[in-house]
Amino acid sequence: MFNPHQDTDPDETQEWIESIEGALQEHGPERARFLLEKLIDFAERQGARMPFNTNTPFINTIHPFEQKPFPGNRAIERRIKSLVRWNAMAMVSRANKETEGIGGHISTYASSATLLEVAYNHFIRGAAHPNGPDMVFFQGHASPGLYARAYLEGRLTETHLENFRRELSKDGGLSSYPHPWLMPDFWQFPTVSMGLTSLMALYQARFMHYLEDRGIIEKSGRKVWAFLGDGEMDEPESLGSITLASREKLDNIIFVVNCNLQRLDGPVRGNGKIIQELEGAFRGAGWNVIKVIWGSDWDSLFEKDATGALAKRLEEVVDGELLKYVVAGGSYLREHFFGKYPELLNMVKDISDKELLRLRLGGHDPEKVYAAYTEAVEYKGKPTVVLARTIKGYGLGEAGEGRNITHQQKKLNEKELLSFRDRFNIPLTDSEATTAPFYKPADNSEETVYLRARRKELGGPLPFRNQKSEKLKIPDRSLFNEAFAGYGDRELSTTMAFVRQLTKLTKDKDIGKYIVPIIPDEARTFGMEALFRQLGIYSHSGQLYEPVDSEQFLYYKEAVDGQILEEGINEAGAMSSFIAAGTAYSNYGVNMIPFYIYYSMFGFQRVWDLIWAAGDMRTRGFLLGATAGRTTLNGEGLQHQDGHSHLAAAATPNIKAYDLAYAYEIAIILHEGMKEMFHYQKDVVYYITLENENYKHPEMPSGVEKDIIKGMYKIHSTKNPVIRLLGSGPLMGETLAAAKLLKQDWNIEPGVWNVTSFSELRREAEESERWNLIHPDKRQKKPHLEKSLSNHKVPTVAVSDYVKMVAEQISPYVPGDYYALGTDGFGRSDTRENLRHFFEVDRYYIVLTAIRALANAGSVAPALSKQVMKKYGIDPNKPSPITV
Ligand SMILES: Cc1ncc(C[n+]2csc(CCOP(=O)(O)OP(=O)(O)O)c2C)c(N)n1
Ligand SMILES: [Mg+2]
Repeated sequence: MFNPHQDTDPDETQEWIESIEGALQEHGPERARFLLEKLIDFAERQGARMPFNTNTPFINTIHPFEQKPFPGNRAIERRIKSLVRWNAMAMVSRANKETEGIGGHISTYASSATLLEVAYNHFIRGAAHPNGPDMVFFQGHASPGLYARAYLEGRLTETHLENFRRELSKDGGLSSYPHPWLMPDFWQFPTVSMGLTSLMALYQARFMHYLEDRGIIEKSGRKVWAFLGDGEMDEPESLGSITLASREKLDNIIFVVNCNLQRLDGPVRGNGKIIQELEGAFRGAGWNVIKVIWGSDWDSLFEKDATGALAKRLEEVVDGELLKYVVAGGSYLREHFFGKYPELLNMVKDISDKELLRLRLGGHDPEKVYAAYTEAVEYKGKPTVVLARTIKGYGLGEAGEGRNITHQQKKLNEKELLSFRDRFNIPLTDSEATTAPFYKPADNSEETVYLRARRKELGGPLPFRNQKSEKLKIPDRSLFNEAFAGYGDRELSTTMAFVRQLTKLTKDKDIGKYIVPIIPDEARTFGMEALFRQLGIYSHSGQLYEPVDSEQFLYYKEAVDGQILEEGINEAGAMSSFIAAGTAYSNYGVNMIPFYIYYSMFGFQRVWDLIWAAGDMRTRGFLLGATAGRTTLNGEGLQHQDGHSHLAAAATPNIKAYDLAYAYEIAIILHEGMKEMFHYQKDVVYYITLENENYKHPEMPSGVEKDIIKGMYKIHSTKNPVIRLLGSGPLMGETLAAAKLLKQDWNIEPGVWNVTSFSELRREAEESERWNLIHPDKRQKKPHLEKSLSNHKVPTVAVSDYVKMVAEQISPYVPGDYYALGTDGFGRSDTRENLRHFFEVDRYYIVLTAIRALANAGSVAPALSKQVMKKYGIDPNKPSPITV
């Protein structure tokens, strides 16, 4: 059988190798590559099937002869790095000695120190850089190293470091990980929910192109750096959008993957090679991949590798073995790695065991890292990933270097502290070192002067988050007069009503161009396709084809300066675009107004983690959950019908969530949101659910604007109410119908309210309650909820198209008995009428609940319920929607 690896004619093989060698020597690698590609191309055309291979050998991508020389002062930079290492370790170790279990990480920064220091000293631009700052996503649990450096730079004090992970201490502390919410002038991007970094960074880079292509910012050569862990790359989101970067030619993104081959529990790929696997994935996705595996110490070994035995051996070993070499010592390495082939043993015969173990790896060698970053920042037309081999817990020795426990190593004992001190030459005596003091060289020391000068030249300190931006001039409410007037007999959905108002906003002369409509392949579902033509769909390469609907007025128009971000079926990507647009105020000083409209069920349920990160990042914008409502979206069934996103929204601290019934409510909330976020610059997100049921939209009653914003307003009042009905969103119609039935069939006239936001009502009530609790001697506050309902202790029945807990949120604050109807259970496909009956939220169930409430209150006879059921055909044997 044909064996592709068997050499049937070694002499002929040698001739070919010599030819290529000649080409390499005479004309260089470019020519050699050209010739090889030509040969492969020729062979393929003649029918020779070439194996597909996205991998290169397990060696550095950049050869020593093409390496850009290192311009820094190696000795000083090493001393600075050692001090950062020491302080980072001391910070975590001391915190854990003082407060057992407070946590923190030593070993991750220990592995990434060189990767970060080279970037700090030579590459990453700060806020004051004349061409604008870079954006940096740091590996979240490397935060101790970043704090330690900020301490050396004089940005943080010893007290800050002492209070690492003690944010509530009165002198101020440091957050565990990068959280802009907690340290808004320091951290830019939250990175600890693994997988989100890659996505968010890619979409930040893409959004930079968007702003440039639309002429909103100048082209400036800014970069987005994302430092990632190799274990983290297993998150599907990490690799999920990498083709976006090559497709969009994002040469403004640089990924640096810290390949220490370990994650929390053990090896990332014990039985394989994570670096090779990632290389394959990224090259296959069209990235420029730079492997930095071996340090300069290995260069001479590769030079001596005339037979290719070293390269062969490197291909053979799996990561599990490579890790064993780190831990088991030099003689083990000699025996098990080099010992496999005599020529390899011979190669290292003059190197001692100790030196063998110290053969530095690529990610710990500033010269190799510098060369890689230089190529990365200069590379044009493609994104770059640097895959850097490091050792987890580097320098910790027996305290955890390369050990499987290293991720969880939180403190060092006295002996370990002393050996760490020796390893990195920290100028501390034994008795000093054993207390792990923070060490900061004098202001005029060589180290301090150097590191400050480097950062000054690059534009200032890192990390840094800008909090300043220009506020926008929000148009007057009259822009929405159409919605305030109502639509008469015309029936339309809230989605349509929203799209009409969005269209008006995009035409506004002051803010129109800052609006960023974001949509994951659902524009036609929501009736937004007219915007394609009006605003254009953003495409970095324009439109290279004639669209199939080019004859039509509303054709599918892609354009370099298109305004819409049409993200395809990619809610996570669309959400990342929302984050990029909604943080433009900080990253570019420009308030962009994102409107991310999506299929409600695929919002919170699918990307809540990103929404949470958006909250942490102080993102501003509108999330619009369209086709929402468990019974309002009817035909689509169980996996489509959202009846619970309002619970998630209520639990996200800076989200203001609204479930709206009428066009004028949408107008009021949009206007309020724009003012709050883009004029007053508050870091909140507005979440609005929209539906696809067509019905009439009345004129706005007078004087309800403020109440709509606060969460409820009165629709119908009676003199002596015996019961109240609260309707919400799409079930307002059923609520009004129930009120009619109560009057007409049972002679009971309820007061009726429209709840626009249960969560806003609850928040305000909770805040008032809290204030009253701690101010017992002051005049007690009354929340809006109580004010609008008055104090009558009559029963209240509330209904929404969401699970009962959404309406139940306000139960503790409603005077009198409270009954909530909702749509708990799995959805299914049927007519709206049948679904509402099935979920027991239709007009008849509202009436039945109201009668029951009155019976419980002693106002009507309990037997009346039976009559109600009979009259409306409510079957007592109907199964419960929660259990079927
Ligand atoms: C989504 C998610 N799952 C789990 C964790 C917990 N966690 C934090 S660090 C870590 C290991 C990280 O390994 P790696 O990415 O290789 O980084 P390293 O520390 O090795 O540089 C884990 C599992 C997390 N932060 N996020
Ligand atoms: Mg790792």
